[in-house]
Amino acid sequence: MREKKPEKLKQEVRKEVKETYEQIKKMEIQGATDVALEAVKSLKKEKEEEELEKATNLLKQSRPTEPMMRNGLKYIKSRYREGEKIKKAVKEFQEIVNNAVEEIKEKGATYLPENAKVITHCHSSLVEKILIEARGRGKLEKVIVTETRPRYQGRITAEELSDKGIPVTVCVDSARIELIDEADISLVGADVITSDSYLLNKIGTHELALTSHNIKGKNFLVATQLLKIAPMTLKGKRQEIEERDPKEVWDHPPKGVTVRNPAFDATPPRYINSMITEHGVIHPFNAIDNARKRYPWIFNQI
Ligand code: RUB
Repeated sequence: MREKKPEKLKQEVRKEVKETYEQIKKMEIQGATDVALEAVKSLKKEKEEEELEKATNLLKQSRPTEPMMRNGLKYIKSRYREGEKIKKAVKEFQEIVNNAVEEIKEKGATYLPENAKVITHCHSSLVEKILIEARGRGKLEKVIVTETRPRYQGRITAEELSDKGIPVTVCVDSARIELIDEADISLVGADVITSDSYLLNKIGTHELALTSHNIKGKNFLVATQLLKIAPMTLKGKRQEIEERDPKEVWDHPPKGVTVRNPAFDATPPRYINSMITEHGVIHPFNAIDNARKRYPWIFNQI
């Protein structure tokens, strides 16, 4: 089916799907894992193929740089075509994600050094889970988090870690080159892993990787499910980087001033020491092979 425009599709889908689309678009639901889980959950009531097509077409247009959501929607469609009930397929996907998250939390907390001092960026549920687990094991000393302009997701991380009794320092994004000296390692989440092992994550990640790895000689680690592979990149198609409303940066700029608001950037694998995944702590070049073994359905046509 050809992709219709969201405005048209919104009138043709169930209330739950439309509301979830809006919440993801406005970032009331944020972070790749929650975006994927909530998008898939909103399909629970779908019963037949045409409804499912329209709903998945709308949801995947909510944020273009979210392959884990697209992979989740693809999983539901392919299980439906195999004869499974949608409600059951949704439960299966939730289990796949939850198992991966538990494994990453466990492996990540084990991998962190003793008395770890960690710098992070934005808000990643995976990073947060690893840090809370490490603190519980008495391994985490403190966290530094950059505020993450323009939407300040770093404050979500700061608040949630602080609620768990973890000492947290927040600084503006541009202060990290100074404050990184107080950290042993950098740890961030992921939105996309491409076929050539680039990491797409919140804007500012590339610069943190460059500073950590090349300037300060500190390990740069990525916590990611292999469900974030973008299979289209294997065919040479580019993964689009979402460009959000410039008003998030400056609501009333002077006339003649152009404001840009890219939401993500692309970090080359040469700055990434390791990826903490459900298949273990791996080199970024091994991400695709590991994803093929664990989730072969991601690579199937549908
Ligand atoms: C969030 C972000 C997170 C990843 C991973 O960006 O870049 O690092 O999505 O999150 P945004 P998780 O706020 O624009 O959604 O580890 O929860 O999957």
